[in-house]
Amino acid sequence: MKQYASDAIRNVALIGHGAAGKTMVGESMLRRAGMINRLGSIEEGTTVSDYNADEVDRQISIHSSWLHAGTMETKFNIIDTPGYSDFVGEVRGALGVVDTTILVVHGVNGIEIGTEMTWNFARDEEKPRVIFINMMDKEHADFDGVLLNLQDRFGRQVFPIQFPVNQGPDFDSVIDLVKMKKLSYAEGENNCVEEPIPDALKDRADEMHQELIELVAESDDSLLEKFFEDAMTEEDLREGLHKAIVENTVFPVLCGSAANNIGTWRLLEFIAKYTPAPTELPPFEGKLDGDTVEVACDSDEPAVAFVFKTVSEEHVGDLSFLRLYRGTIGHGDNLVNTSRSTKERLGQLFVLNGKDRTEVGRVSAGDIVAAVKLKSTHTNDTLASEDAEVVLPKIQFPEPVIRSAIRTASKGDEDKLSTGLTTMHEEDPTFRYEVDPELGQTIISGLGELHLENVVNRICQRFNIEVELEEPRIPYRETIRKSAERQGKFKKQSGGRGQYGDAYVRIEPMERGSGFEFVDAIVGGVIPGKFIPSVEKGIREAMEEGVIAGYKVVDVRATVFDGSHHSVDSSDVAFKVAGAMAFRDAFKEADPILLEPIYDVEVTVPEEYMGDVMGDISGRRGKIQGVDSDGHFQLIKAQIPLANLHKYSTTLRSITAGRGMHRRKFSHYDPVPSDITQEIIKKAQQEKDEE
Ligand SMILES: Nc1nc2c(ncn2[C@@H]2O[C@H](COP(=O)(O)OP(=O)(O)O)[C@@H](O)[C@H]2O)c(=O)[nH]1
Ligand SMILES: [Mg+2]
Repeated sequence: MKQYASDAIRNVALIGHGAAGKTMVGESMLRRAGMINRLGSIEEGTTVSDYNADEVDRQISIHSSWLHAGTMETKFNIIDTPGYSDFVGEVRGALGVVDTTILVVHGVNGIEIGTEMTWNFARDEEKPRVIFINMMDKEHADFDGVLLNLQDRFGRQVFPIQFPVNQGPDFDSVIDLVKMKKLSYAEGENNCVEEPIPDALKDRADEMHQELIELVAESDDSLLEKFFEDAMTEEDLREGLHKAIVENTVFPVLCGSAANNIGTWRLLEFIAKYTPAPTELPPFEGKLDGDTVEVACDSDEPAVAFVFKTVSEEHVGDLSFLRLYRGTIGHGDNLVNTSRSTKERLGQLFVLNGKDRTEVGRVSAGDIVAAVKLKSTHTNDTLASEDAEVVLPKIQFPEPVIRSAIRTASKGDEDKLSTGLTTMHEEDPTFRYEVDPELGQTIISGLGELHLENVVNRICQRFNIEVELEEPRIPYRETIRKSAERQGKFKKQSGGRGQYGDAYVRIEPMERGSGFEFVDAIVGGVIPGKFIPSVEKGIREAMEEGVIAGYKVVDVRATVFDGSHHSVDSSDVAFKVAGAMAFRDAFKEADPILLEPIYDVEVTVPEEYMGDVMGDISGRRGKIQGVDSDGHFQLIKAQIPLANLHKYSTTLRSITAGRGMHRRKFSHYDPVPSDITQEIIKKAQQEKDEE
């Protein structure tokens, strides 16, 4: 593929709810651009974008994939993203590096949770948004209804550039309100046929064209003047529309049927004409030696590139995906990884269509390219020319929401698992892992069960191991509800040098979250000062180990107030043991209880699922804190014990048919109900006996 100049490049991401047809829109764009000879199908697993085995199996997109098309003198870099919240990390990564988003909306269902979620991402990043209402061939396709729904939710700047002539099963043409033509799509053609608008639709088209002119005029003062003087030309409209889209004051709506290959030729043309080239955007901000610098899209300046994705796959090989913000790059260039201060030499560069790669020579500023995996460069790193070691800001990936414990099925595979975990985290920043010494488990976390399942399958395949997922243990805490005091006496005086330590300890409950306080109330040196730290140490160790069920003790004040010593046999060790004994005995008398972590949970669901979701929350010992309405969705705020949140995203998905989403955050510790406490103590006892 040839080198395209910066202003001939368009970087777009297909975003939206799962199953709205994003992958098919991408497929149809490739077909209309002449990049492929036949349209693949989701059901047969033959689309360019969803080529991974896991995607073919589930018939959904899991990874973002990059498609490219060179046509109309324009190079389109199209990133198809997954629509399920488990994989929003991929959406974030894509949004970080494209200049325009194409929000694909279902022509029957209208706004769904993923529509809203991804719109908000694009809005927060101030990315231009083109809306494509897909599925216009469906029996109940309702362009006007969905359009109203969108305008209602996202404002009247959402404006149709087209409307369908014959929505429903016969759908094949649209009226285009910029061209003021009827566009018909015949199978097999690359472009579409332009014809005059039929008389029956002329009035409606004229009226909407006029409204479009007004809307565009409103976004620019000089145009508005012309508009009032009746001097605004079609050329002014085109320029004004382009500017309004770049500046986010108009969100144009197009429509089509991707599965029937309808509407996407004009979509490509529209993107080429009206959405921004990388050169039109304000410069990015980076850091150079600690100072903020502007990185403008200019091929003549030193190179600055950003790694937004890393893949390591059987069919594709090991590749780093780069967006080049400035300069040009090519095979053999020496660069610096400015995020890690290491040197890198670029290997071959490729453009991809799903898994099919084609080698390219140099690429211009603004383009997207894949490089053969660099030796120490990961997602979110910046590569720059040695002349200007700029570092770009990292993409903010979402925080993990769910956890699971993982272990190898057979002993001896631990090293492979640990390499696997590291590799996956490097590829996917929303996947994390840690070895938790408190729980004695390796904990992995991610954005949903499907996400974790997917990562784990990939580890198993790539590193040829078997693993087991377990419920992560809950980090319960032990504490007390009243005061108690006990003596701890450790005495061993048979043969050789003896041991003697004797301490009286009083414990009292403290406020939740206050931790531990040690008070030395010894008077008259009944315990010599040098042994006091040993008493404290013994108590601290006993607290770490737990008393009733093996969990850490918190929120206790311990006062050592009496004791005795022996001039020869007393020692640090003896006082440590005495302190621990006194503490443990007192603890058992002080009305001990268990505390459990409580999480703040926010669930977003369409109204109709509210009842089921709230019922389920109560069943999880959750407490509803409030309900807000957020557009077409309800935002339920609740507090739920962590012990009852395992696999919550799966449950939520099944209750809401995939239309619910949740977030969670640790809130505080609360007492565990007594029946459950008894079970936990019993289980801890059993585990101890088994050891
Ligand atoms: N009838 C019809 N089906 C479509 C259309 N676009 C996509 N589909 C089907 O809708 C399902 C979801 O499409 P897909 O492209 O995977 O959606 P994505 O999750 O947004 O990428 C698949 O079964 C497609 O074949 C369309 O325009 N019309
Ligand atoms: Mg898809």
